[in-house]
Amino acid sequence: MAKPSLPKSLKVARRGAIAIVTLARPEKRNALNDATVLGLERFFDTLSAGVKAVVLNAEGKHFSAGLDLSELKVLSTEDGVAHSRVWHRIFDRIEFGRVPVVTVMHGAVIGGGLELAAATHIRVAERSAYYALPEGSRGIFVGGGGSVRLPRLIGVSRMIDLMLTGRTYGAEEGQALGLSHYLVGEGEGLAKGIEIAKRIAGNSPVSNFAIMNVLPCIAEQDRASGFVMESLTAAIAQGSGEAKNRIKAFLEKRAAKVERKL
Ligand code: 1HE
Repeated sequence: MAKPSLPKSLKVARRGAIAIVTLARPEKRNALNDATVLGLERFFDTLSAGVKAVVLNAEGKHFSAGLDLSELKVLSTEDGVAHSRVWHRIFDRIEFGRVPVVTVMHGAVIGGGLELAAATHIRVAERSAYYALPEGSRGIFVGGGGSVRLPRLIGVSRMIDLMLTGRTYGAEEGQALGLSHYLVGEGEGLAKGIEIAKRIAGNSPVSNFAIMNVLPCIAEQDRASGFVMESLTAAIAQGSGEAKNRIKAFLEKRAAKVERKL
């Protein structure tokens, strides 16, 4: 497939089965303008079949200052709804897409930047990372799916606190609350993100699909529907050729054990 034309604010690199997409507008602290968000959609829509996992990271001192406020000031109310719906479409495309996405965060992870990170599957934070939702003080509201995704991560009460008071959470607080899954030293995030992405890329695609797309649906269903959907998904996964080969490999002592390495 031909390389998609992406805006200057995005850079792409490939490492085997991993694609790395980098927010590259550090002079504006990676503020998310329309070109960048639409570029992310194009990037995910045109991923080649050989890509099994994506790492999202950012250049400069900050992951993202959130929505590009210079673009917002010209929007009418109707435009505002349409704009927010575009973010919803694109972030949903990432969350329920074909490949898992590992985000590496550092510095400011603010507003729409946090909404973007929350739409991805694994989050690695460097120690400089800090989180904020300053929408209250800017006279706006989250519009990139934050009010749907973030309460599921940290609870509605904490999100109310973030939005009403403009407080920040540091990297360690974010780790304790579930905003990140991994906390690493400064400058170590990308290597960790790639290591995790490689591990994910080695899974069966059927299992990865079920984990990304089915598990979140089950978690929001009533128990009875959840159990039925789980049993169907389990049966489909274990009936796949990948499962048969992988289980055979384990039983023949050709596959890795699950050991805790300290
Ligand atoms: C921006 C933006 C932006 C920086 N939109 N241009 N987000 C916010 O309320 C966060 C606003 N930004 C900041 O608080 C600070 O910029 C930072 C703490 C992230 C970084 O500070 P610093 O001192 O390193 O950089 P700076 O000098 O403030 O900014 C550098 C340039 O980036 C400057 O432009 P310049 O032309 O004067 O060089 C800034 O104007 C520009 N810049 N952040 C536009 N956000 C889907 S709804 C989601 C709703 C939200 O995301 S609300 C959160 C908005």
